[in-house]
Amino acid sequence: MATNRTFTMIKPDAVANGHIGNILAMITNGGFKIVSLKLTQLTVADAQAFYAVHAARPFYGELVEFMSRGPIVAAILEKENAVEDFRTLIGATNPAEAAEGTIRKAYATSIGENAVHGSDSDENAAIESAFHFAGREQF
Ligand code: IDP
Repeated sequence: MATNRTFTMIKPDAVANGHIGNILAMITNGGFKIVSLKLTQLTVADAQAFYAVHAARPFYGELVEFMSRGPIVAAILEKENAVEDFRTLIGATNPAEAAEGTIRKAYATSIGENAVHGSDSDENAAIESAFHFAGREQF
């Protein structure tokens, strides 16, 4: 079933580099409504759990270290066709391949430190939203 919500994180690189405001502006200018929002930090165990699907990948340790090293912004976004449209707005995983006008083209520095996360399916959007936000925090 298609939903109208997706989940995002502004990753530690983009928070540390001062891009929270500009990235939120790109998100809202892209037609997304912010329905949940917080500044938080993942523990190592949180990052391991969030990215458990990548546990067998060679970059997993690097990814967990990166994602837990500093604050992130977590958010739930609402828009028609949210998951697919948000993946378009963030651009390719590797910023060298990201299209002009995408968040990763503007703010990602490498394939690992790529500024933002976007859920890749409706099912994962729901799982990832519940990972970060209690029901009463989802407006
Ligand atoms: P996505 O975030 O565009 O969906 P995935 O393939 O699901 O990309 O990978 C999850 C995250 O893992 C990426 O956003 C990136 O931070 C990291 N990652 C992916 N591939 C590499 C790599 O080759 N080296 C280091 N980190 C990587």
